[in-house]
Amino acid sequence: FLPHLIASMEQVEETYVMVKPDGVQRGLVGEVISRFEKKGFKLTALKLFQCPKELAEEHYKDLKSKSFFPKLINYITSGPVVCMAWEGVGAVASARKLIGATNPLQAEPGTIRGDLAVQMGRNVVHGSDSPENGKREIGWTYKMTQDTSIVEVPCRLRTQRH
Ligand code: IDP
Ligand code: MG
Repeated sequence: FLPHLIASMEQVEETYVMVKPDGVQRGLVGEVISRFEKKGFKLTALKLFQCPKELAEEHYKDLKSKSFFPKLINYITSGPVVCMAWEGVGAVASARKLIGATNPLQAEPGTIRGDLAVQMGRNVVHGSDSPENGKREIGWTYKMTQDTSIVEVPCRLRTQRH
């Protein structure tokens, strides 16, 4: 009965999940949403959003010293992202499990990155790593952003690019 007791003590949390520009361009938004819906989490916020450079740098500020940081900022600001808040018991850790390891080649099959990606720099989705960061990230990208204008999705342009 111990696992049940521990589970019942777990908190209802909100986590921030973001489909990154590659996921939006590849048409994987529905796939990502579907996995969180099927798991049983509740979608409480959703927004298509073009992340400004300053916000991307704030979002990934812990990685500032890394050699891949400039590339990461270019990646995240390269097109619209889909920002979501998902609510549920233990949502933060569970979302990280559904998403899988940072390196898609090491991510287990059955996870989003394990099934849908091959490159660390194109790993489709972001998930908060703690409840505190969940709150913070939801705040700055969704709730605090007043601009609700719809940005153009590069998917429409994809055929013109090649
Ligand atoms: P996470 O997204 O699994 O939480 P973090 O370590 O927080 O992983 O890194 C944030 C993002 O930075 C990753 O999702 C990935 O896109 C990118 N990244 C992390 N490590 C590397 C790397 O070694 N090379 C290239 N990109 C990386
Ligand atoms: Mg992280």
